[in-house]
Amino acid sequence: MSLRGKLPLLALLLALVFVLASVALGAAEWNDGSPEKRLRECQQRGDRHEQREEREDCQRRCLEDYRREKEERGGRAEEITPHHKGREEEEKEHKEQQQGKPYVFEDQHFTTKHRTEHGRVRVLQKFTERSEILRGIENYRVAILEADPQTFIVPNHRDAETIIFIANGRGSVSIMASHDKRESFNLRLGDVMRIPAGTTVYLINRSNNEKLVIVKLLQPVSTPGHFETFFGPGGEDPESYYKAFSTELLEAALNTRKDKIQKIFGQQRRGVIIKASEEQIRAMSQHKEGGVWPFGGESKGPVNLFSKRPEQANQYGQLYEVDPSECRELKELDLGVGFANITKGSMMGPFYNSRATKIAIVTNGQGYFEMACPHLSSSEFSGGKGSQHGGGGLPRHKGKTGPSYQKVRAQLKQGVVYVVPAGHPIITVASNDQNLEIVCFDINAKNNKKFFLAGKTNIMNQLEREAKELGFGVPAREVDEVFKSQNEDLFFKGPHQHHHESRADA
Ligand SMILES: *[C@@H]1O[C@H](CO)[C@@H](O)[C@H](O)[C@H]1NC(C)=O
Ligand SMILES: CC(=O)N[C@H]1CO[C@H](CO)[C@@H](O)[C@@H]1O
Ligand SMILES: [Cu+2]
Repeated sequence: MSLRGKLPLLALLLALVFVLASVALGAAEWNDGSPEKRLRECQQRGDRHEQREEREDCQRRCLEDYRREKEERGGRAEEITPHHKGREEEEKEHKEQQQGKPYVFEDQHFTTKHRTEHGRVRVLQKFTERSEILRGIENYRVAILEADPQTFIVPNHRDAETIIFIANGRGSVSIMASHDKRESFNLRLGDVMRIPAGTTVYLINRSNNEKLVIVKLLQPVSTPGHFETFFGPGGEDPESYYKAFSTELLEAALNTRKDKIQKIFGQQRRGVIIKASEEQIRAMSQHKEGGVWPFGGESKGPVNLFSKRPEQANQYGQLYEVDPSECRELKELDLGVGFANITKGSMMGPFYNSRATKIAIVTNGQGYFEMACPHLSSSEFSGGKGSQHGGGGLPRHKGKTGPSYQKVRAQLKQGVVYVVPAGHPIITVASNDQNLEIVCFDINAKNNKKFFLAGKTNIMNQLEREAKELGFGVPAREVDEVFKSQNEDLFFKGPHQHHHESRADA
């Protein structure tokens, strides 16, 4: 049999192994697998008409990944060409990429900052690189660390405040809290922890089979919107900052001979994320677990979002939150952290945040969101293009005097990052086959309030009768009929499936 003939069989086998392995590990994987595997998975996607665009988009991205990663590893990517695309198709694709702009970020908006065979750290582009609309969060950056089981992340410090959220797996973090104190904590799913700027920290994974995934929000303290990582231990790769100094200065400072100094800074070439032995991992894993609710106290360790009663919960979803009033570490940074678990087939919102701008990262599942944005249709930001909204909404009236709202809509899947500015109403919908799980960092969280626009406690119900009649121009009874029909809050049964919605459920 030719190689070509064997490929489908091989692919099938690999797919089977993959499925079995996933079941065995019981673990959701995070963008896992080699570029080859991802490419194969793309190519195997079904042939249903409505999935075609998605599949092609996926294939194209996987191909790019494949080529890039192959080159990074020093290999040559074999030529794999997707089927030839017509001009129309390409234009359509381009339009799709613009979907959700400037609020939505996908794989291609990340840069891989560190990579070894055992993991990688990816950093999202600066928000203002995308659009001036995001100027308010210019000084925040998002990074995602993924490390294989049994790995060690070399000690480093950063010129940025960092909040970490454990999205998958189990880790252990050690921080040099001061010159005479090292604190170590075990980390598990749902833990939130602050790593103060300039603090030297190292990490290990301590799960047997799961990838460690850490989502980070960074707030640079030196150059706005820009941070650097400094490695002390290291050598060739990562390069140690000691190596920037002249040998005679180090000889004098360390009171040690040159050859010894050169030896210790000449060995490490394995990169930032490296394999450790089982004994090494075990020795570094004997730490206390993070704090449980109620938080506070003097501990600088992690707090676990899930150890607290959810802020909102019903059969359609749960929202867990830690706000600045509950945690000193977050208060100092004026940040909140939340986690929404939207049940499959359900939705969250509409609601808006009074002061906080949300940076959300999808950690699991699929779905989509819609958000009302007045900026995109205002001449200040769009060069006077005027409103241009997608169909399917409520009918609109020409010649109005107020703002016009653009519907920002985008598909969500694991790894997508999106920004919800303060005051912007949003609805998030989970697909019909998986819960949609989202971690959120709230900037300006102090005194932030969530205002519900539907549900039992929605703010329209608080309007006076006259205000309802004047505001809507219909009898108050009709307004009440609309706003008093929903008995849940925040999480609701999702929309009936029809036409374009069906893609989110594919
Ligand atoms: C989300 O909810 C589902 C049940 O609806 C649960 O199985 C899952 O563990 C939850 N996710 C997290 C991260 O808690
Ligand atoms: C994957 C992995 O997790 N590797 C190690 C992580 O730490 C635990 C222990 O503590 C080890 O048993 C794992 O082998
Ligand atoms: Cu806007």
